[in-house]
Amino acid sequence: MFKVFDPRQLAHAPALEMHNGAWVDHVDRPARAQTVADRLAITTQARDFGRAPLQRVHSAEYLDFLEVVHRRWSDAGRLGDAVGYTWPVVGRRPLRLDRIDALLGRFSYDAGTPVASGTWESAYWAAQTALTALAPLLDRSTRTSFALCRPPGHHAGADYLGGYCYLNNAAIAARAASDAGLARVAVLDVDYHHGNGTQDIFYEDGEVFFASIHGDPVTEYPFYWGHADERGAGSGEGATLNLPLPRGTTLGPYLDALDVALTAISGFAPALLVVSFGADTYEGDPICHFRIATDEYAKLAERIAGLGVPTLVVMEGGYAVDALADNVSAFLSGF
Ligand code: OKP
Ligand code: ZN
Repeated sequence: MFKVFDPRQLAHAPALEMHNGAWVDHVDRPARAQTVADRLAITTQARDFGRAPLQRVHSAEYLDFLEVVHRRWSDAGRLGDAVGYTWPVVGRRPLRLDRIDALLGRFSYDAGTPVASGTWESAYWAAQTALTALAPLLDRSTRTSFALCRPPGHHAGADYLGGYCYLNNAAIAARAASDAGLARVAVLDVDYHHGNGTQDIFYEDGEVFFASIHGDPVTEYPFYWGHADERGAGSGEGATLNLPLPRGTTLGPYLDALDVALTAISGFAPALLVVSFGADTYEGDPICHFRIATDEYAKLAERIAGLGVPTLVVMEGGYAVDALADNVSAFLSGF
């Protein structure tokens, strides 16, 4: 298996996030990526594919915003990380406001995703990590590749950040693969949280199939997406599949849902599978509520590998830092 990690992803170190009405220590600590990189002894760093593949997924004005927002926040005399506190109600007219707070509201959707001094650097290299891991799949020199990305990406949409995510690493890789000529690409999202950004990006796109297994958004973040009746639209109608599961879900029912997702993906006959992998389905995760045990991750991966499709695994969440390296290496061992 080809594996990529880039240490520039450690520059992102947000201090606090809003959680249940209080500012608490942010759970996306740099140590999350470091512990996995150490365990897997990854030595391949990211190549720089530039901004063009990012712009195939994200709007230019969003990328411009993300690149400068922390500097502008500091220039405005603010201390610490940039974070919004006012969000436009969906459907407000597109005013071209330039006030830093207005921009933060316009390009984000929650208060859990501050922009810190190192955020742009890390998000940029996370996207390049995904693209670097994709390359040997495109030239067929590997069948399986792992991108150790941080910050995660699957909550980031074309023009918004949220859910600890800034650039959608999995979507950028999936789009780059279809741009490279692969007719059909599937994204399977097995993070605990629904991948709303990825879903939004490909919602009306019939060339990219999106399937997600996640905590039911009736009770789980991100609430407004991931319900079973969201099935895509336009030429993407039927190319989105949502399989929400209740809190407390254990391996058996999880595998049943995985089989439903894999059957649908198999019917789509993709040339490439991108797996958005979060180890936050782990029974010991501090912010999530499924009950997958460490050794069970290999079983999940074996089922996915059974598709027989070249696969790019992209790291998303997983917040039990002490168990994260075990969980990720158990998952990768299943391939
Ligand atoms: C990112 B990924 C509110 C906390 C909101 C956001 C979770 C983002 C998870 N109490 N938490 O999907 O692992
Ligand atoms: Zn998650």
